[in-house]
Amino acid sequence: MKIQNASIIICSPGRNFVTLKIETDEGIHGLGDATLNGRELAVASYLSEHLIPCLIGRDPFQTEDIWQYLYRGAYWRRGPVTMAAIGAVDVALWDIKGKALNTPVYNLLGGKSRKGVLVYAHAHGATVEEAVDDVVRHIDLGYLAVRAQSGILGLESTYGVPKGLQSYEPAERGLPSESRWSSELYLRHTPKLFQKVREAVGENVHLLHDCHHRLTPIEAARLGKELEPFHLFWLEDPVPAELQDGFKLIREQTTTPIATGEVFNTIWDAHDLIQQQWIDYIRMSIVHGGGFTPLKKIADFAALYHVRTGCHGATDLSPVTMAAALHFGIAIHNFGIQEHMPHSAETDEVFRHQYRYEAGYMYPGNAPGLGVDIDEKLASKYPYQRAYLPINRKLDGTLTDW
Ligand code: CS2
Ligand code: MG
Repeated sequence: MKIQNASIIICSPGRNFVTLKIETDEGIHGLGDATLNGRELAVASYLSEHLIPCLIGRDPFQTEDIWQYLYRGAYWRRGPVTMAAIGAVDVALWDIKGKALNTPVYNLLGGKSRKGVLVYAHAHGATVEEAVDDVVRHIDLGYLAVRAQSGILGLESTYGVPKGLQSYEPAERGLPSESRWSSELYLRHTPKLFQKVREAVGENVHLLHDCHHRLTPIEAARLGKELEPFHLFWLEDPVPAELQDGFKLIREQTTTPIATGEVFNTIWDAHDLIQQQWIDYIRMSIVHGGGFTPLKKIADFAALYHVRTGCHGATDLSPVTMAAALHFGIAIHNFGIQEHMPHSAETDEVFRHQYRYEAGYMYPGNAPGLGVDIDEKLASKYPYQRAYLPINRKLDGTLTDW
């Protein structure tokens, strides 16, 4: 079997997606997600200008050699654009491999290790009361794990809470919007949120929270300690992760479990965090982490240090990545939890998939390969429109992390 052609489908059914389609000389094709929220065309260009020419004529079964060729052969290594492009190629090749062998990808990763993939939902509200109600609503939908985010008195907007009634989609068309932030207001507010949530739902549901990279290590240590009575499943992205040692200080101060990694793209972003056990969950996604080939190795490395997976699964990762995450999550031993932000109806129409949600778990389905495909004709009805993630500033105007 040889790779005969590769094409890139850029569409926007509710939000922008970049999809790589690799076709073989035996009529089998595979899909890879190449979406990088706010930088979509950079990845599309990296694929079309630099990777696709090197793929034609190769044996799609050679996933390891092709991955090494694309990673080491570029000379310039790592980074979100490069690794999303390599990840799209890798996932498409595993899709082809599964189809050619007439088996779901999870069987190529060790087979099923569990009946289903535990997922967590996103609950939010402009106020604590609304957030509590939304947590309850998701529990009523059967979720066993729910992330809670709420608006903060004194701040016009905050991460994770949509403006108005629409679902939360942080990327906005046009130039970046600007928001204002106060860590002090957030630190005073968040323990009160989880006090109310726990009072409403009790102990039998996993609660999660995303700081979204906005604190300093000592602030995150303070928050972790104050959240201990509420037994969070995890506190996510407490601080920006360029300084891996910053997590050491947090770890020394609190038993609240820590998760990070959705912005990581190689093991080197997380090596010390894992080896020093400064985190409990690694959030790298298959699209941004470079594909199944590296993610399996990273999961095995993490398993040595009691670190479990908690793959990123926001709506800006396409259904191709959700499918890949579920094949990965049902197979690997040190699976922790999978994020589940349901895509829009238009997205699900364009990306027809076998995976499904039921009573707190998701299931990848048993179709050969990933069990997802793209309706290119329908996709063409949703043209790309440039969109940006917001910019965040402190109350005094200092630019800070969004
Ligand atoms: C968030 C993401 O899902 C999460 O945990 O951190 O929604 C993140 O904000 C987006 O993926 C950014 O594109
Ligand atoms: Mg996050």
